[in-house]
Amino acid sequence: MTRKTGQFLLSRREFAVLTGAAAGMTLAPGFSRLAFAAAETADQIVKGKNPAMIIHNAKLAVMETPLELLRNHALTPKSVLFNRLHFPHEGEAAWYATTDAPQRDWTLQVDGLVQRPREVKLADLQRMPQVKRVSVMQCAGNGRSYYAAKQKVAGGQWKNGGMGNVEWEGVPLRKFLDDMKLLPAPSVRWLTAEGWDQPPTPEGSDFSKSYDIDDVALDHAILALAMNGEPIPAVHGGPLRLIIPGFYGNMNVKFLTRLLLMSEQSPSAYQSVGYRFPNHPVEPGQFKAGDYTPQNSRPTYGHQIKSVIFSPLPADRPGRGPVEITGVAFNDGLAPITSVQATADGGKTWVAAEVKPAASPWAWHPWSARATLGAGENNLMCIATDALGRTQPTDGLTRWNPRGYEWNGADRVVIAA
Ligand SMILES: Nc1nc2c(c(=O)[nH]1)N[C@H]1C(S)=C(S)[C@@H](COP(=O)(O)O)O[C@H]1N2
Ligand SMILES: [Mo]
Repeated sequence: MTRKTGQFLLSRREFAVLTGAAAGMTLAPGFSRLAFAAAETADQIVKGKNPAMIIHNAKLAVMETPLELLRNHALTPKSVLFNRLHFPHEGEAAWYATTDAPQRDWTLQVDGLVQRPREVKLADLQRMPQVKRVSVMQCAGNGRSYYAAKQKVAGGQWKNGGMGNVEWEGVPLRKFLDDMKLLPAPSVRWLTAEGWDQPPTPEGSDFSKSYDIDDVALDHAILALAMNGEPIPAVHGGPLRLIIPGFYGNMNVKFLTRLLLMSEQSPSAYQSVGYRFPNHPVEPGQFKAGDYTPQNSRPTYGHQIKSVIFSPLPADRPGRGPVEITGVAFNDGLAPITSVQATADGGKTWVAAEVKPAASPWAWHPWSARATLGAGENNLMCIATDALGRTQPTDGLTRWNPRGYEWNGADRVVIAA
């Protein structure tokens, strides 16, 4: 008991030093760094990140934003924006620092089934007219941990902080493709975006994603060079990132190096089997993570409509009496959000929240609703609806899926008053 308490009293840094030292004695050289990394705080993994970020995977710099930090900003600053990378990057940590954009001679290759393939320099892109898009960036796995109430799903156990409201600026994609005069073949059906990052072994897939060339979402897509008014930090995909407003995080390819116009989708595992959602409801055990095919599933493209409670949170310890419930709501931007309903009594009585304007169709709307907290447990919930009648399931577990994507069940916060 005393020993356990003693361990808890160690700072994370001291704990890291201890585990690093211990690993150094028992493991081969080189492994000690990994063991060391396991106990690092966000700012030690990525320069400039808030040390209070929740670490899901230190080696891949996967980290989520506590809602206490997320709710303080209309636009999510780089210091608290969640992060997700797929490939370990030994020796590249400095490159991923949030404060520095990489100083390399970046080239975007544009090719595929085109008569005139191109190579475009970053400097050329910088000279082209730019547009701004505020858009929610959200990992498709955001909220994955809540599926555990049915059956736990492998992967980062994200709560609600795998998202942020971000301003991107860059070159409109469709205009860029037109201006390039690529002369694509009539058989072109898919646009594929490839990132610079590489899997650690040759058997691994590169990170690349494909989009239906006619998808209206591409009408608003940009080749982004700036995030929140400055060059995109390396860790968030700088110096060049494809931003498709309203699409889940994985569709927004970081470190963009290539655009391909093809008749088929990318064979990358991140397109063909990963980041997909089953076409029909599935039960645990009946459909497994290895069962995805292009026929029985679709990629996680646009955000499912979603709302999240930012306040009060249990740590705010609001007392009994009147309370203002606040939060955010967003969807894929294809239709306006028309209402957010909130309750403080587990759904017996609902109140219509005041939904404030969003910075763009793809940004989140702040909302607030008045309710009263009683003695004991108060079950807060919220549900958003849009002009297409799309709404959130009261029970998000009905959308359980083996990879735990697209959680959008009614958000729930329990407050003891
Ligand atoms: N090249 C590349 N792009 C990528 C990824 C990646 O690992 N490599 N991860 C994707 C995933 S799954 C998400 S959720 C977002 C995360 O963006 P962020 O780290 O800027 O928040 O980037 C996406 N784009
Ligand atoms: Mo993600």
